[in-house]
Amino acid sequence: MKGHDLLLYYDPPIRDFSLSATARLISVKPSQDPLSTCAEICLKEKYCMAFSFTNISTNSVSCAWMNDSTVDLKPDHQTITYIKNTTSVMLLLSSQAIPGADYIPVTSQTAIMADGSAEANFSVSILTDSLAEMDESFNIHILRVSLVNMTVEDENLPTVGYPDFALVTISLNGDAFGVFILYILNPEATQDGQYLEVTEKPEQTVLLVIERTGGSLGKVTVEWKYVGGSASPNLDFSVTGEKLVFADGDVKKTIRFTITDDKEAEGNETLIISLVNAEGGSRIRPGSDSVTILILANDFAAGVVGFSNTSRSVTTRRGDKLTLHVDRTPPGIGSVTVYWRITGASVSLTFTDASGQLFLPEVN
Ligand SMILES: [Ca+2]
Ligand SMILES: [Ca+2]
Ligand SMILES: [Ca+2]
Repeated sequence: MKGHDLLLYYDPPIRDFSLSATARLISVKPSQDPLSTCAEICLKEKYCMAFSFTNISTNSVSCAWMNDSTVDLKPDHQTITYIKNTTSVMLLLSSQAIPGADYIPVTSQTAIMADGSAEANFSVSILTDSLAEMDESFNIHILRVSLVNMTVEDENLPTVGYPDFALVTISLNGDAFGVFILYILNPEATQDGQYLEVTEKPEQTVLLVIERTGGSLGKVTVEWKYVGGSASPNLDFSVTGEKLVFADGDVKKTIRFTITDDKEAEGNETLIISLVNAEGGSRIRPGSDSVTILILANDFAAGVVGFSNTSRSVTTRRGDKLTLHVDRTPPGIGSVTVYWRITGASVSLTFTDASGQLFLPEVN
């Protein structure tokens, strides 16, 4: 079965009862699995304690939620009411790190500061678990400080100053609704799949993966888009972006786009694609949210070198010094050396230099 059974986070349903009139209506379409949509909305809403689901006919459903923990019910034969199971929801969305599961609890630890030293370190091990959780935190307190192997007057004893505690937040422990990352699907991609060099050629495509790590609870959305670089959208490549919908349980989507094989001579050009705007309780992992694709210089980017029109056929006299012009087509990436040689009858008798080379610097 795809997705989660969201009703697992509720107590067994109470049939033929609905919440009191103060409950807030949730707008839901009969076409979108209304019961699990209502369960999901209530789960995402921190203050929702219970929801009622009314199925009047196949074309008409409604649900409503309320934030009162002392749920007040009234008889209603078309309605089922679900009350949130606080324990299972707490476990899912717990903001409290659990000793033993998230970190190895240390009740006390001693650090020695050497004579004259102003620093000491404590270490606590953070465990990895597979549960989908929100950010979690715990505190570390300095309990006591004492002098080792020495006696001094009371007023000179070391004392604990403030702040005497540190707050540690475990943030990359997976989120219930998902943490998005973006990478390039190509064995030649480097930097953990965040950088790829491609050539401009027919049918050149790039495959990107948008992965939902951590939890995959509920329906969430994330947007990807072209955010910058020297390549031109719609001219050099075919994409600009879109908003993706991840259904409950969806963990991965791929996007494919084409590098346009234009005939223009171009230097290296880049395009950067990033994830933006995660919604529905999900978030984007900083540092894993963007990829850079470099389209290598193409279509004779270093230039095509040849004689200028005026130098293709020249008449001169014996004794003259002749200048011939050489052209290079744009964009003229890099400096180039041009080798030349004179061919024909009696070359060695007619010319002092029958061959040579010419240096053309990079065109700016
Ligand atoms: Ca271009
Ligand atoms: Ca191009
Ligand atoms: Ca080109």
